[in-house]
Amino acid sequence: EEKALAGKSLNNAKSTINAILEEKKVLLSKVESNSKDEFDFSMPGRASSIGSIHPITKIMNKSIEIFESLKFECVEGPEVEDEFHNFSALNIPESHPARAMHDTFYLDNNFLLRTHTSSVQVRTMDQQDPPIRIIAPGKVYRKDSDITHTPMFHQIEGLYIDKEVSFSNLKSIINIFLKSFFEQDDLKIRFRPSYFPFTEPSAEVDIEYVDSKGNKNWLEILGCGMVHPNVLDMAKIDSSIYSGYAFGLGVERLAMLKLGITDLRLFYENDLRFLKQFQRM
Ligand code: 2NM
Repeated sequence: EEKALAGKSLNNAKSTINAILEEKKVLLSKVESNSKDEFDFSMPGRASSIGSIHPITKIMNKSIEIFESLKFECVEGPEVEDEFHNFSALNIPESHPARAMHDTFYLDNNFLLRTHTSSVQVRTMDQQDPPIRIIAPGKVYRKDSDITHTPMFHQIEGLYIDKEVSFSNLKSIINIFLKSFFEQDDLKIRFRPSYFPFTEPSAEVDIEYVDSKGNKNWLEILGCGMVHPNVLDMAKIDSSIYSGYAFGLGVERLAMLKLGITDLRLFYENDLRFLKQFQRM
């Protein structure tokens, strides 16, 4: 019964559309024969512009590609984390300033937005026995907002755990990555002693950067170190048998240096005049 009714209204619609098309056809044929310049049928249609991959994503993909060629496996994890995976398991004490409300976005029930992707590495160490050789790329969140900080940014953290992993191994992999990323074989790289709760010893890595006036400066590019025995033991990896190195780098920082951008906020304003410059990168 319903089919008959539906068929009838479909037929009505069909004849209405046909009538409109017929009317237009007649109108267009008149326009065509009367004045050719008024209606140019050969005119091309409006071009629709195609989107492109965001420069940050491209820099991220390029970095991941290099680490994959060095036999690191890419892993992902949740952006909403708990205090254990984001802080406690990384040997970050209850009293550490990074845990404070003004640095970390807290959600209900002890959940938070991860402040680094080390939490992904904690999850991997919990699930997998060594050797572990991974990178964890992704978005991280901190209550920071000025010319050089956005509340959301991207990190790639690396981790290698096996028997007899040394600081020399760490230096070597960082050197290979940075020279490959900046496509510069004679890139000057400096390891400077530093402190992180999750590594011991720890270092920050600077690269030499020549500015537009030809002045040389050292610029901090990443943090790294040997995984702290407490972190290994908490993940039930025997620190008397295994050792590991870890590193963390900021993708926006890499992108700014590589692309010569001085204001971080440009990446997140979605101004097409900015973004289109990287379409073919
Ligand atoms: C950094 C600096 C140094 C790091 C440590 C770990 C883990 F989970 F293995 F303990 N992941 N990443 C690390 C070490 C991160 O970022 C500046």
